[in-house]
Amino acid sequence: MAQIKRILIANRGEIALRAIRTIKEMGKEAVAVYSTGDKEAGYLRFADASICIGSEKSADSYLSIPAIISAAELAECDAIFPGYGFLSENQDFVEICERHGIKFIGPSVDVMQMMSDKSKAKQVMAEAGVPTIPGSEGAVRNAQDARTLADEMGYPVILKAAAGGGGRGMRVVEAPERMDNAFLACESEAVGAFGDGTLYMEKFIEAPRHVEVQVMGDSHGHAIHLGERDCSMQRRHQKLIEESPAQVLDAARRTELHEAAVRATQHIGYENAGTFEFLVDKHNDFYFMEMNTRLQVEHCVSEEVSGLDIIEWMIRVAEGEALPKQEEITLNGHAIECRITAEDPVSFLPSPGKIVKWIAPGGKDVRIDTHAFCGYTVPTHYDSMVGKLIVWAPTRERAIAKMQRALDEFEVEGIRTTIAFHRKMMRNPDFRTNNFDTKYLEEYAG
Ligand code: MV4
Repeated sequence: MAQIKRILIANRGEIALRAIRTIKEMGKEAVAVYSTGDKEAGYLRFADASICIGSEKSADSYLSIPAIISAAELAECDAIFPGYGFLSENQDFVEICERHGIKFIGPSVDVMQMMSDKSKAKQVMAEAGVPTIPGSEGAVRNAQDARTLADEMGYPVILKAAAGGGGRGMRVVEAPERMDNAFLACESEAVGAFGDGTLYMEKFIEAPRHVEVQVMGDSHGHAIHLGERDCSMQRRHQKLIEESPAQVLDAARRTELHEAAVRATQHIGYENAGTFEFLVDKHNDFYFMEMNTRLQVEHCVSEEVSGLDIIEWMIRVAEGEALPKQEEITLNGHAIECRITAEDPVSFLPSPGKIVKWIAPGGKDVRIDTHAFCGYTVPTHYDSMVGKLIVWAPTRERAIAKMQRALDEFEVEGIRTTIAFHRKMMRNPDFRTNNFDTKYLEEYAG
């Protein structure tokens, strides 16, 4: 693939601005698209061109393949940057881009398809020598088979939709007499949500940590990792705080994890940026859970510890360039990201509206990725994230102190935000001593 000249950004919000910045720094042109609901987005004026692609309903704009392809053709873009969410993991979209001679800045349709079937993905990872959670080999056909297997494995077990992911379409089964109901409920939920009722089963791991590895592969068959992220501070499968490195892991275990992820990347011939998600149990054993074949919201903490611009490398890889060698990458210090959403900091109910005061923090190693500003109205139609506050420091303790200081400077009025939640969390003894798991916020009363 030749040099990319002009890139259409098939996304909105902070990630659209994040992409525009890198594209411009690389001397390339950025074409933004927007829905009528986003016409007052400030970042549109930083793009070389911006095109309205439809109504505020995502299905008519950011999820409309014809609208986005037409915009790319109209603006004569040679590549599309998908970001996260929307069409970023849509296999039809990738195929249509290629058919129109537009480079999709991401992995191939084949690996995307392989990883979208979570049961298949697990089998492929086991082949690559990556630890997987004990359970069914592939799909379980019916409740009887599930029951027989679970009786052998011991309870609790978890049923998961093969077409699910990110916490959708799962059922924990505590005892044999619950299997029939759980299986049928999970299956019909999966049919309803994904049009595919295929289920697989695993031993249920109680109170795990969520640790994921950022990987990149290039078109020369070379794969690297940019360290891992601990994303255990979640609520209803929404991540709130992410950090790198994951301090639950000792040096030896961390090396094993990185090596497993790179082996997996190489094994599937993965090109571009991706993430392997793992569960870490009480013994600090890690197990592959699923792969995300896109850039993630929390990529910034990996950028801060590695010094690499991941979007820059996504574009370079798409141009056929070789990635740096693993030995050339050093992971330094500790980075933390707090997701700032337009939500009530206690109930987490959405709080869209007009921002009438926005004083953002600054200082050394404080980064804010946001499209928000004073006077901006947070629309109701989209994700409630208004920005991410990221800090870097030599140690976790100092990163927490820096985050606390930065959050204390942050003043937003007109909408409610989760800033107050994060302020509290930075002072929380369990957070400070790293004593929490993915269940923490379900039991935490504030
Ligand atoms: C699990 C699990 C325990 N045991 N699988 C949730 C997201 C989806 N990717 C898989 N998830 C889980 N799978 C086994 N065998 C617990 C979860 C889980 C979870 C995982 C990561 C972060 C937060 C979570 C919250 C609830 C459940």
